[in-house]
Amino acid sequence: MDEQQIAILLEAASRFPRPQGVKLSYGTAGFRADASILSSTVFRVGILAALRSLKTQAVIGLMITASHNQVSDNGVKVADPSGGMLTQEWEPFADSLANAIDAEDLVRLIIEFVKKENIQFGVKSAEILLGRDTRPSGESLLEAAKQGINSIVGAVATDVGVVTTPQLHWMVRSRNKGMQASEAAYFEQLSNSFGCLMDLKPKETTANVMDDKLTVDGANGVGGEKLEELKNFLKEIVIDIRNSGKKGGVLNEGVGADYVQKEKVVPHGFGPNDVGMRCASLDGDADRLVYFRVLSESNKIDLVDGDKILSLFALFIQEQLSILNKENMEAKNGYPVRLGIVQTAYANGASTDYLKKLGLEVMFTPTGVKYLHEKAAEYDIGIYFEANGHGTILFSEHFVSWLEGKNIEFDKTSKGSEQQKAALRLLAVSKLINQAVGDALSGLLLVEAILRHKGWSIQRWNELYQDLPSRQLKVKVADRTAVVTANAETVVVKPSGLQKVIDAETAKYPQGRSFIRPSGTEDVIRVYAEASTQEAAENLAKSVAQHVDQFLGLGSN
Ligand code: 16G
Ligand code: MG
Repeated sequence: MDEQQIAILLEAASRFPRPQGVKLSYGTAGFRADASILSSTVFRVGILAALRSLKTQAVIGLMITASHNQVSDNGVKVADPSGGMLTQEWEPFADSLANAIDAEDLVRLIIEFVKKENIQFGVKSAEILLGRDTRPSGESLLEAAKQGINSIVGAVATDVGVVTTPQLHWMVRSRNKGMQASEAAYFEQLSNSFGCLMDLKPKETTANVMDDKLTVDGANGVGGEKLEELKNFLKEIVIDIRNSGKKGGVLNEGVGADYVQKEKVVPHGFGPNDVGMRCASLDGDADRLVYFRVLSESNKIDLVDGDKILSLFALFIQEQLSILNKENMEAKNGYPVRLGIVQTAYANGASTDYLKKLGLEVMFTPTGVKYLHEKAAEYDIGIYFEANGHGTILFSEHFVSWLEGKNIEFDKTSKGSEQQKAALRLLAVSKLINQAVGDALSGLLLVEAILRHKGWSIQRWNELYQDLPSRQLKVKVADRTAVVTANAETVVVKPSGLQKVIDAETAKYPQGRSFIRPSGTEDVIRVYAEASTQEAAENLAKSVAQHVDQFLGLGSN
């Protein structure tokens, strides 16, 4: 780094002083806090994104969003060249940048890091795609990010405007693959591959037994807005969008996937007129999706969560693979496709049982998309979902090119055969479902395509298995880092002795299961319990929470 670069950084950084007494951590989903204290953090993440672009010599993404948090919060996260999350190796650098005391401290850290990583200036230019959700604070924070980027010589910020988080990740991935990365290209890819799946529907289910209409809760955020646009590209599907943010509703307030999944009640704008209808809910930045059905009594719903979306996807993919492989295997030129399912400890035990009964390989990772994504990428087809509705299906490049080759072969040998249709369906899924990150809009279209393929109602889908009753609680503790877990968060290693009492409590309940983990986004320990009845799940959660409190609670302090 030359003198001129250092001078530019010092000058720019002095315009973004860090607020006193706030300590931020990059966490599972970037930095998040009240928007009023975030400009220096976003400015600094702008610098980080520019350095990451110089290091990787590829396009990087920077997204300004706080997802399902209240509207006064905001946040920032970085997308790597693949379109996935920022590499975990750079997270400590992100933390130290965000917490640097002043401009001098910040520049010192940058100089050290640039040297350590051997980042070259002036060889190639850096480019960063900037996106934001609909939060009112987004515009000024975007400006702070631009100034951070512009303080690295040769770095260019490209503002892609208001987008969903998955759209931005998709654009970064597409740019780095040399493909069209515009919003129009995104809508086209989604609608074309959806159309392809519709064309390949089996004849016998075309006389639909399901309700054509889908009603979507847009969380008063960016997802509702984008779905309105995407709708224009879609035939064969009627979507009624509520809480699109246009009629003055507040982002995430009594609406959205997080609210619906946690509270298990109807979002605002839904009521008795919607009983029995197929409904879906997106979160504030449209990277989570859950479905639900309004029940006749009060405001209760039947929740169809991420685990059930995962199960529907797994079932469909497995069916297509078995059609495709039937003759291939017999002809001894089949492809031993490795299909893997990835869940977290929050997955309902009934979903795991169901998937295992299908003969599928189910793996577990700690909570947080980056862990699930990494694991799923080890397979030819890796399907991952968190119960909260974040997930996607990853196809290996090798498998996609094998499928493409197969399709050309079928053209010559057995055009229009069932095998060819299965190959084409899998290819369409690989284009429809976002390969960079979980995407509520592409997930929603895949659910809709599969339901139409099978001629299933939401009720039929929900009956794949019955969820075990569960309960989640949180316990405020003095220091959440005192809890250390292992085996994908299913075992408490520290404080010692705590796992033993959890085991003893769990053993009292038929089908009992319970685990605890420190939250990555709040200062609490989360408790999860499931058992054969709701009452048992509540009691188990309560007694485990009491033990956590005894071991680590705030007590009389
Ligand atoms: C973040 C994670 C989400 C996880 C949640 C857990 C990403 C993009 N998001 O929102 O995957 O389920 O944190 O929150 O990784 P918790 O640690 O507070 O329970
Ligand atoms: Mg989100």
